[in-house]
Amino acid sequence: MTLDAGMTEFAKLWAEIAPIGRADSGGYLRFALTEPELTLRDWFRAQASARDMLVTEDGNGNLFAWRGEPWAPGTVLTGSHFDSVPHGGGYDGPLGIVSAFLAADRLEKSRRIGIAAFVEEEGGRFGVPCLGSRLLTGFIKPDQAAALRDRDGISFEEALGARPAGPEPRIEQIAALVELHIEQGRALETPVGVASAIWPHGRWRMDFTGVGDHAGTTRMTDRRDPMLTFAFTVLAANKEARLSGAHATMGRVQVEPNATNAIPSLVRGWLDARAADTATLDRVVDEIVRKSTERAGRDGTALAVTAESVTGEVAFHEELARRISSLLGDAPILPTGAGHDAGVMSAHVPTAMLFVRNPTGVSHSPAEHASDADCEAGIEALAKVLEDLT
Ligand code: HGY
Ligand code: MN
Ligand code: MN
Ligand code: MN
Repeated sequence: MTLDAGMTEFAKLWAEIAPIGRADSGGYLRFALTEPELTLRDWFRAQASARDMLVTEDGNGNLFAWRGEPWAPGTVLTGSHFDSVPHGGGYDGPLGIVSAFLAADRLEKSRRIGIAAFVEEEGGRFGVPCLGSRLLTGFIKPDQAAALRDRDGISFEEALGARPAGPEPRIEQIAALVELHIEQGRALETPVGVASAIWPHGRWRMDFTGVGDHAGTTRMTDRRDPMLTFAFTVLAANKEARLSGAHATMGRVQVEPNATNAIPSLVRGWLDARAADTATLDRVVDEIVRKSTERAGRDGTALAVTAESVTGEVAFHEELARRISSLLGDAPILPTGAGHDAGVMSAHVPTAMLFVRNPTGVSHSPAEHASDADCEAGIEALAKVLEDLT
């Protein structure tokens, strides 16, 4: 990767991290505490030390760089996450961290800021989204997290290893958190926007069990095929969401046995459902589960549903959002359907999010993109906000 002199600071840093964890698909495989994400952590430490910023970890895998004492009263925190969904885009997460370092460059050194790289925001390795910020805020306890295992059976605790635990986090002393993030919907027309809320959303594990059997010899009337009930559920989820203006997706499907010529005994999938308000979300999920359970009865299969990491609506600090919007020349204030560490932190710290325009809105995909000009606008906006808040 040649870094020619004409490149902007942003383009230079972006070029440094772009190859890290990139797959042939052009998407990223940056799972928490795996080699690519550990390389990004090394990059983070180098950026911090180049700026004489002190680096600490909190023992739960969250990484921080500080101007001034770690967790000092009045410090404003910014940053985001390095981890990605499988073959996700390069901006979701890292843009907030790169922008934080470049915004810090535009502030006097006396401004007390912290830059965070939260661990396992996507839940792509251990299955619990925003695991790092949920540990930092005490929403999840270390022993609960320690037992989480990835698909290779490695526990979160083993993945953490003997990480150096720095000073005890003091989030009650943090004056505010501002997370900059690429926008992931299609609503932002200007280079920068401000978050008003995060939709209520959650993940429901759905286990469809039936009777494994021979695909060739078993008569259709004798089958108890969980794939059939699963397929019905995919259609039911799509229909319920469309009827209610909600968003529902069946993903991360596991089939056992996963063979061409065997009727599976188990199909496991996760329902990701989100809606603008909790009542709608509850109604949509209840309806999907009710219809699928009914269908299981007809198919002779069984359905077990386990709610995981359900998050109520996050309404960001309204006065802070308005203040930031007017500071940024009346930047639009808009909700998002995506979960963020900022959403978790907002229950404990006055929190705001800045969105950088994503022309296509496509995210969690190699096609995710933001223009350098809009990223520069995001850095400028973040610097203004951090200066105003410190
Ligand atoms: O899934 C989400 O909403 C976020 O990208 N973690
Ligand atoms: Mn994401
Ligand atoms: Mn993200
Ligand atoms: Mn996030």
